[in-house]
Amino acid sequence: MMSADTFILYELAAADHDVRFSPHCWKTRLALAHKGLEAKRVPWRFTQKDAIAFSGQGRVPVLVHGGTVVSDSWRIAIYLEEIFADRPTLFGAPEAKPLTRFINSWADAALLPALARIIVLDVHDCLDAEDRAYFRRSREARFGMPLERVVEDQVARIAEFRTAVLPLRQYLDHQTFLAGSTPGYADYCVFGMLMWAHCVSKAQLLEPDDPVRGWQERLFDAFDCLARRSPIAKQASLQ
Ligand SMILES: N[C@@H](CCC(=O)N[C@@H](CS)C(=O)NCC(=O)O)C(=O)O
Repeated sequence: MMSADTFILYELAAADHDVRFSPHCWKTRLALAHKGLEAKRVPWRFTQKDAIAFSGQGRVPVLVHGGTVVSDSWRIAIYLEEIFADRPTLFGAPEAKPLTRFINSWADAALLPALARIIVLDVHDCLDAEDRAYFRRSREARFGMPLERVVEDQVARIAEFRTAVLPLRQYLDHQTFLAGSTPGYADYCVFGMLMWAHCVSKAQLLEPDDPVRGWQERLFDAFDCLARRSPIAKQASLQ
């Protein structure tokens, strides 16, 4: 592992600072692990825009590597692949990069909204008071309704999510990882979404025999159980 002070990663944190639940930050965390790199992980809250103003925008992840600042999880993945080309590749062959970008877009555009309609209130509940107010205001404006109404019909929302992951289910029925026999950035793009839910919510997103679950377990185990060992919000623990 490279020394911890070489990289600084700003990550979204819950009221409990140890709970880092952002799907995009998870993509970056796994990309760093894939490259065998370690970062000093700085907890960040939605309302701490000033703390990342140096990056020229207001979202995390933000990675600082020496004098270089990179924001946006996709741009960070490209940066790590270029700068650490001699380390395990995130994409496989160069021509797999655009396909991985499609997977990233699919995860962001199809999975993230489907999950948000299940867990948005759980996300709200794990935040500290100041972030809660910001989150409720900004997300209720986005959904055009109270958060409680967004998640009202959990059964229907979970059924919709299960339909949304059909392409994954079909593919993973005969494939170990999205990227092939070993995990790659395509896997982290999708797994990051599931980590988001795992960290904040009790919702049972997948049937016990869903092949997506087997794949999720393999990724929980990756990098010395990095994801499995990661703290989750109290409200997310199953009794
Ligand atoms: N396309 C960006 C999205 C980053 C993003 O939306 N991050 C969220 C946390 S998951 C954020 O910082 N939101 C700030 C806000 O909503 O004010 C990426 O892939 O990194």
